[in-house]
Amino acid sequence: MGLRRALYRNLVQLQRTRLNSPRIPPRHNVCQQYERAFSCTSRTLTSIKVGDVELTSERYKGSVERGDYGHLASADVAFFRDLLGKHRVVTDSVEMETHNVDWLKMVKGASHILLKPKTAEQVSAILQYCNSKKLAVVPQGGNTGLVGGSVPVFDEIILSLSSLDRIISLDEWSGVLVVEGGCILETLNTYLQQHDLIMPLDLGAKGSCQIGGNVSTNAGGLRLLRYGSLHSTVLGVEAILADGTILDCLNTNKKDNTGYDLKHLFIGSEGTLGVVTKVAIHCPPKPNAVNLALLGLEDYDKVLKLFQKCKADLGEILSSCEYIDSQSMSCVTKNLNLKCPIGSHPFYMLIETSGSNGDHDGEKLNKFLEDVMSHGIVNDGTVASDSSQITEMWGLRERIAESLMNDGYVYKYDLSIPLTSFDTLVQDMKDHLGPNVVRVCGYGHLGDGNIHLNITSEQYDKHVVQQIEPFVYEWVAKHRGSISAEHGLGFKKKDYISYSKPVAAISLMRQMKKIFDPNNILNPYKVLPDKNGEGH
Ligand code: FAD
Ligand code: 2HG
Ligand code: ZN
Repeated sequence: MGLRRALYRNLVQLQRTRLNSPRIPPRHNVCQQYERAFSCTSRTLTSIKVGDVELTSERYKGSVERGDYGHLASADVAFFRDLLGKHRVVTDSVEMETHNVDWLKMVKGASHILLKPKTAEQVSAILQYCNSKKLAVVPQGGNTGLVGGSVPVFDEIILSLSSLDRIISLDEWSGVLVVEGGCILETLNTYLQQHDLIMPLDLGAKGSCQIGGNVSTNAGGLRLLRYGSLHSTVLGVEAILADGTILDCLNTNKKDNTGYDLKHLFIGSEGTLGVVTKVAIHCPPKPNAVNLALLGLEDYDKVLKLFQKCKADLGEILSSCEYIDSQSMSCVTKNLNLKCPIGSHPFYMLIETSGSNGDHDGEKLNKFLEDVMSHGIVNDGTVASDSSQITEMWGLRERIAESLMNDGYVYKYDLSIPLTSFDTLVQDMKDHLGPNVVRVCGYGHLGDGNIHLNITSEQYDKHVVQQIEPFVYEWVAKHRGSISAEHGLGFKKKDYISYSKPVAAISLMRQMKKIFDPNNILNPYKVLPDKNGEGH
């Protein structure tokens, strides 16, 4: 008891303490942690201006051609104004600009119109009309996607889901939440906390991304280790098909084996099979106790040992296990002027526990930390002691994506590869590229076998792309990994699908697309390669 009190005093005095001696991890209320607000699109990125972004149709000239679609006419605009009211039909080029460009400022379309329906029936009427006129449409949620899926490639109509933002129902007994597709993830989480529940997913873009966008990309994020993917937590969806059909698969039962489970087709199909207007999702209870440790490690072997050990020792209270290499850490600290609370190390791990009993979890984490220190796996680290420290510490991980953009141009690779290969891939890529780039770094969801390999250069350089690709895809295919673990294929990765999927699977996908969207009006140029793209 004496030791415990002394340690708490130290924590108060020092704000944060190094783990160079065994200590009892501090405890705090989980709701404080999940109240951290980070709206990724509210941050302005200094390096690239929207106007400077090259049009996708120019940058990728030769590899993508406009389909045989109708061109927007004044009669179409009049139809949409009549349907939605004039304030929900945006044609002003300044307002359109941010919707034509993605968050990364890498792809840019030239749409002339943005529609903001308020109801599923309006979405249905829009699609029915567009289908009859063969007008192409791109569904857009929070526009935080990282593969160029959420913006037009040419002049597709942008269908914003932002106004479908109603919370429809919450069954507090079962934890099933039913909401409209445009609800912002963080808003839902804040709402649920008032009912002692949380969303089963969490990601750095939470302040801007929408649940419909999350479902359509099958977003992974920081809690997947604990709560599984959206294929397990989403119970039902309402989706509008390309011809305007309202498909009500809004099941709210945990079990439902009546025929083919069609909702799964909308999870991860990136707006190419239907527009998600409602989602039913199973939400876990809000944990009573959360701890977050940031640990420094000297070699990759120790990273693997630490992961094994935290799975074994922390078991059911382990809720997140994230990996940061030294280049990623120096990027987020230097480019965003953040402070890392521990010394410099080749590798870092963020380990979060969430549970129902603070004493139990604190003791468990404390024992685990003592153990990994006495085995020489870890010799430096800190445990956050209050909500602001926790927010800051998560910021070191969540804001890496943002910090990379300050280097100039970012080449992103979101890969599933064997755990043993995370650092080998980064080193191989470094050797392969030599001094032609600013940075090669790796970070991500170690607990899920998902690394984010990022390479930066001062500006977009086609020669750098040619050096990276197909090298990286061949590397991943050789290890039977996935060339897109959680971000999807969108526009930027579609031509590489065959590195992760066989010809027969791609052919079935094409047939499915034909059934759902025979005129190919829904998010064309995305997910599936254009012509004979099965081989590479
Ligand atoms: P958008 O970007 O608007 O759209 C993404 C795709 O879904 C597009 O193809 C679009 O056409 C389609 N779409 C959107 N809404 C609908 C709808 N209602 N119906 C049909 N199709 C629709 N992703 C992860 O998986 N894990 C992470 O940890 C993660 N962290 C991120 C951190 C940052 C800082 C940023 C910027 C992004 C991150 N992402 C992450 C990527 C992105 O946030 C997710 O893909 C998110 O799910 C996209 O949601 P959105 O509402 O912004 O969708
Ligand atoms: C994350 O986990 C996101 O932070 C972004 O998925 C990954 O920037 C990336 O490559
Ligand atoms: Zn991620």
